[in-house]
This record gives sequence, structure tokens and C-alpha cells, in this order.
Amino acid sequence: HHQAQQSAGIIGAPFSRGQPRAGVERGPDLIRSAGLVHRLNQQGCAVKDYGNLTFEEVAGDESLGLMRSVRAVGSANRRLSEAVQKVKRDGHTSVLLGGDHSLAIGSIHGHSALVGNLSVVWVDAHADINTPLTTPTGNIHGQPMSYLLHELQSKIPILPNFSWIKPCVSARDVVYIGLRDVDPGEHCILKLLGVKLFCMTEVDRLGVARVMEETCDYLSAKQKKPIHLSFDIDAIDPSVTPATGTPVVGGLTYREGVYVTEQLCQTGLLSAVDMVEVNPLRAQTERDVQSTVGTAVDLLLGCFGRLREGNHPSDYSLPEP
Ligand code: 5AB
Ligand code: MN
Ligand code: MN
Ligand code: MN
Repeated sequence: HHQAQQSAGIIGAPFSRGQPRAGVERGPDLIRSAGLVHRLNQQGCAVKDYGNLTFEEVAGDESLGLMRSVRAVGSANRRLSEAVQKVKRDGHTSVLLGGDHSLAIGSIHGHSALVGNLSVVWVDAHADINTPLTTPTGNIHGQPMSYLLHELQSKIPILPNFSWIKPCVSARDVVYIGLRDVDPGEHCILKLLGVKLFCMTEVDRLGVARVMEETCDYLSAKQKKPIHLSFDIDAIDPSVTPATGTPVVGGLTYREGVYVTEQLCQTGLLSAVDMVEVNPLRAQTERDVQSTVGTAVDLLLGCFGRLREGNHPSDYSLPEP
């Protein structure tokens, strides 16, 4: 059960145009300043920090019906896709620090462009699978999966700066964990495509251990594809991670969240991780920010082999008196 340590390639994406609340662009620097790189190093994980992406202002980015900032989201994700491809080419497990969840478009696109077919584990209170025509809000952070799934391509209208996006994920290769706020159009899509999901009802019924056992069985049933974990911090209960734009009561506990990351790490297939939707401006207190950011860091450490029983390097030699 002890596989070779993966190295982490970190990309910061201080981007918030996929939703209307300011502050989520501060996620990457906050998560870094909570000591992510140092703590990964401490647990024996090599890290290359690729820094933050910069995003140019997109002129003339008028709304298209309900849909806001379409062009900005399209061009930011194109940039991100290139950056993830570079990180994968360099041989690292890609770590995207968001930013809002619209960034999953570029992150998963870039990951798949380099490694081919992959599995997606989407841990979120929300399904983020609205199409531009089912969205109740026009916010693209509620839509990324719809652009990525082969099965939904006939439902996606042509959008400016989105034409580079090639659908690259099959519905049968997706597992959702933590759902508890799903829109009617999304629910219709999930049932129509038969997407594997463990909503909070299933987490209650089965417990997180069986959820992860079934998730890993399901994903390795056919062939073992690289896993893309897209972790929206709002999957965790807002009593633990309140600093996020769309909190929903009744979420995963801290321990359930960490268990998810530990088990995915154990597969040895984790190839890219997104940690998104941390928004310090949505918190009431500094303590709320710390709890949210600290949880995000611990989830990432779990992805890179941190064990709650403790860790030690393989060349550790006990001091002799
Ligand atoms: B998040 C909602 N379904 O489409 C929509 O935080 C919320 O990335 C989306 O999961 C939440 O706007 C997006 C109502
Ligand atoms: Mn969410
Ligand atoms: Mn359900
Ligand atoms: Mn999300």
C-alpha cells in the first residue's frame, strides 16, 4: 500500500468571473500563505510552484441572455488548460488553486489533452452541470461539467471564446460525492446520463468508507484511468468551511472530506486536483477564514499521502544513543 510519492505542480488561478461574488480570486495566495508548499515538502512531497496565472481584461464582454462574463471565462480557461498541460508534461500531479469552479473547464481539458481519457471525481454540494440553457443564474461556475461531457454536446450553444473547448469526459467516468443542492435541469441530466453519484443521502446511508470503496471499484472496473479530483470547498459543511460563495447546510464533515482525499491518494491514480471556491470575503470572522483555508490545505495534504496515523520518510533511521 506504499506507492512512490508523486510531486505536485501548483498553479494559482486568481479568477472570479464564473460567479458574481468578489473575493474568490484571493484563494490561491491564501492557501499558499497557510503553508501548503512547506507542509507538502515536510511530508516528503516535491513541489514546483508555477505561480499565479494572469488574466487580461476582456473588452466588450456583454451578457448573453442570463450568461455573464462568457468571453472572460472562455479565455481564462484556455490559458489554464495550457498551464495544466505544461505541469503534466513536466511530470507532476497538477494542483489548481482557484478561483471559482468555472476553472474546472480548463483544468480538466488541459489534463485530458495530455493524459487522454480520465476519470473525474467531483466533490461538491452542487452538480455544476447546468447548460447555458438550463442555468437558473447565468453563473458559469454552475456549468463546467456540461462543456466537458461528450454526451451533452448537442445541448451546448456556440459561445464566444468557447470554441477551443473539446468535450473530453464520458458520463460513465464521472462520480459525484456530496451533492445536496441540485437544480431541476441538472437532476434531469444526471438521471438521463445515468451518472454515478453519492449525494448526502447516500453518504448518510452507506457511510463515507463504503462510498469511497464503491467509488474506487466503479472507477477501476473497466480500465484504470488517471483520476481528476475536482474539490469544491462547499462540499464540506459550512460550519467548518463557511468562507465560500454558495454554502449549503448538511455537508461532509472535515473527517469525511479528508477520508475522500486519503482514499483517492491510495489508488495511486490521482493525476490532477482542483481546490476551488475558497472566498475569504464571504466569512464573518477571521477564524472562519482560517478554518476554511486550513481545511483546504489538509484536503490537499491528504491527496499527497498524508496519513492521520503519521508519516515518516522511507530512509528514516532511528537515532542511536
Ligand atoms: B459551485 C447553481 N446550481 O447553477 C447555479 O459553487 C449554483 O461551483 C452553482 O458548485 C454553484 O448557479 C456553483 C444554483
Ligand atoms: Mn458548490
Ligand atoms: Mn441522490
Ligand atoms: Mn462547484
